[in-house]
Amino acid sequence: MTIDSIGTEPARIVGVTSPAFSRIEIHESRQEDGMMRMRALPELRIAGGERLVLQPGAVHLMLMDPKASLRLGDTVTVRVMIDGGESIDVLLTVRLDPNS
Ligand SMILES: [Cu+2]
Repeated sequence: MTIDSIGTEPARIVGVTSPAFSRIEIHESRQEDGMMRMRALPELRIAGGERLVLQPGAVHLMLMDPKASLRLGDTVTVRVMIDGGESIDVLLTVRLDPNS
């Protein structure tokens, strides 16, 4: 997922939900002592005019506890909540991790 912050003010993503998952966290992967570790971030901040790419091995969404089994090609809606009360619904397609 690619998120562009349009304008001059920073955009803050304060939460992500989906009817298809019980819980979604914002995670960051990074190397620590030679091991890849993930940590949860309370929010994402994107400076005005900047682009953030969410992807495996970097900042990503961790979709946990699916409410039904998903197959390749299925689509799920994810709601990205922005500071100030706005939200954006994004349609995601289930696919294999290209890095694995
Ligand atoms: Cu994760």
